[in-house]
Amino acid sequence: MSHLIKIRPDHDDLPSEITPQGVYHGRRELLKNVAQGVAGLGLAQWAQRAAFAQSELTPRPGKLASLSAVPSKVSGAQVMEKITPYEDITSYNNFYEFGTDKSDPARNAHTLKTQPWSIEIEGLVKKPQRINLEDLLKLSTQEERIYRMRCVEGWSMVIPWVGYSLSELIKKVEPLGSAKYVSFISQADPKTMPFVGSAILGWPYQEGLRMDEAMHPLTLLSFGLYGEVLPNQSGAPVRLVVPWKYGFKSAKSIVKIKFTEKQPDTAWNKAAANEYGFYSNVNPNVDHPRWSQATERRLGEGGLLAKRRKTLLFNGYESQVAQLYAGMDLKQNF
Ligand SMILES: Nc1nc2c(c(=O)[nH]1)N[C@H]1C(S)=C(S)[C@@H](COP(=O)(O)O)O[C@H]1N2
Ligand SMILES: [Mo]
Repeated sequence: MSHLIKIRPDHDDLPSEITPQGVYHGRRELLKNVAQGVAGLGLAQWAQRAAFAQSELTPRPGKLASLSAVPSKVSGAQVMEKITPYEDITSYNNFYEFGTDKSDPARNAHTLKTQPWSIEIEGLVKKPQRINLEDLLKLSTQEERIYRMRCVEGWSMVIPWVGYSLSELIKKVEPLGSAKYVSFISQADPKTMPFVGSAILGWPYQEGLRMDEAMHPLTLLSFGLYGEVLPNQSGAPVRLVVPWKYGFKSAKSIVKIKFTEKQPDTAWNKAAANEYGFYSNVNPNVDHPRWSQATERRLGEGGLLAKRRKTLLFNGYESQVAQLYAGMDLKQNF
């Protein structure tokens, strides 16, 4: 997103390509094979894999839970949405610490130092602690979760993430009853992140969720995508993925998680409160002040005559998350 840099969201028209699930059987078999016998991956191997993440297909550390395309309903029929190609997922990014152009993170993020890495957990928890990446990786079984993602700017992707529910980590640190919100604070190192300190945003990048949103099983702590460790531009070595909210809620390269009683500040809300609310649920009925949110274009699908896709309420996860907002006015709480 880039409210100060780019005034309009993208309006390229690309096709709504939909493919039946059968197309993915080949890939599922491939990944099953790759996934066998790789539980309990040590840090050394992980480091090795991180180093080769962009050039080599590496198995993810954990069992393959489910690999299928994202189901969607079009004209009443159940269809499967195509997984976005790896090249598109990793070359068209928002990661303002490395520049505001979509191609900047892929070009610049190689300077990010992802080892050693740890997350400081503080605030209203019984067990505040600093947890290093190795322990974090072992905390729970990693699974592949294919999620539809949508940026507030109007583009979307379908991404096979690797990770486990954030709730696993939250349970481990035992939040106090007074903890109502969780914030996620990204790394902000001007030595390795060239745009930290620039006037675009306040640093460090910060996002937040209400406790029940953070505990929702869909909310993923992610370490990889496409069966490989996260490439730096995607938020290595650990990021959040919240598929029913606009992309900016999914903080990258997290170094701190804080539990609070009051609703925390978020980077984009501080930068432009009228444009980016705290909830930021994907909602085609609530326009961004400067553009419509009714449709989106799916990255990786070319073609000039194609229609934009209709954006779905809660990004298509309505049946799983709508109850979190029962009784709330989602136009007021945008
Ligand atoms: N630290 C940090 N996290 C961030 C951002 C950022 O600039 N810095 N951009 C956000 C936005 S606007 C989006 S759309 C997603 C993009 O994630 P992706 O590059 O994996 O698609 O990351 C989010 N997380
Ligand atoms: Mo975004």
